[in-house]
Amino acid sequence: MEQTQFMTLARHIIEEQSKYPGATGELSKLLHDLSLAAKVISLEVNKAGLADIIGFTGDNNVHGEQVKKLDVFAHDMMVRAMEHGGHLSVMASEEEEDIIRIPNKFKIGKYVLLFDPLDGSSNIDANVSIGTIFSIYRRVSPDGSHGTMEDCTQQGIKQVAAGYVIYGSSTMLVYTAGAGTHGFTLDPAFGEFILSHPNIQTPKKSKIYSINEGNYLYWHPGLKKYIKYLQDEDKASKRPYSARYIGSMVADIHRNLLYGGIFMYPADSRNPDGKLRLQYECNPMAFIVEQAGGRASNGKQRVMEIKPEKLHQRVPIFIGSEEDVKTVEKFIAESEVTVS
Ligand code: AHM
Ligand code: MG
Repeated sequence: MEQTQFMTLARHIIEEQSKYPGATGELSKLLHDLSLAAKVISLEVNKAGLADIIGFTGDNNVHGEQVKKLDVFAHDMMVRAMEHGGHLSVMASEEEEDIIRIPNKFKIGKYVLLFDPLDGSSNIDANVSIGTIFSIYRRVSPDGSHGTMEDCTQQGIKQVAAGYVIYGSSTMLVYTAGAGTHGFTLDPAFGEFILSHPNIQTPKKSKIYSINEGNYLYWHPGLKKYIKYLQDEDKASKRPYSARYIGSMVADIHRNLLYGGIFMYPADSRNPDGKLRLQYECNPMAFIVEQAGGRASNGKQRVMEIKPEKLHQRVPIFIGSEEDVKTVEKFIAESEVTVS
């Protein structure tokens, strides 16, 4: 086994960044600030089960302070941890309708941060894994001024880094800065993220599919055919596939990234744009999965090439093992020819 002990996230980021001529170290500092926010959110998530004992969320706690809902807490923590670093020009969060300006008292930087502070939050009370997703861009608005909506609606291919933190049986941070996808596990004793999954390579073909099959009735005919195909028997192509669906994107994609699999949140007749958000969920996951050798598409087009038209845009997504994503694209294209 490759020796990875004692490679902390902080050291890994600095070593990776030093390979880029002209790197100022700003991105390293920004990622370091993000990892601090992740540690605080992780602590809070781990005590979520105690909320009923120490006071319901929304109530006052024993100190007479208002106990925030966990997703609101995570949002506030991200903003507070990131606004004063001097690296950002603007932020946007799935939890806030408008872009988030950097207060005037702080230095304005050259990066843009988009995040989903706590994805899958409907799973919190059941003690199921949830996660934080982030995406970093270089600003396109002029330096020195406040960032703009244009900064927050860039194509995913412009991302300079992206990652997620999964609060599971242990807390992990997985990130890419365009040179592979790397996973770090939080050591609760040291409070450090330690490199545990260097250069993750996702299998090119899998045996697992992840989709909310309860929506079957509303699917595109091509998707119905594809799922039926996965359920048919064919030893050569390892069918039937197994289904695994947690309903927590970070957890579903994390498992598939490690073992191989295709995760889908398609458009359907009730939700013509799907459910998941392009900038906070789909683009960062697409960058991470592509850097691990996988593929991410909206069924017709590479997710990261879609030009966002608005901040909270939704898109259908098919993401994971390359061959599986290509196969579903084929089914969708073929059935479109038949329908028209
Ligand atoms: P959220 O941002 O409100 O938490 O919703 C996103 C979550 C994803 O984590 C998950 O993949 C999806 O919603 C599950 O949706 P559904 O319950 O429709 O299957
Ligand atoms: Mg979300």
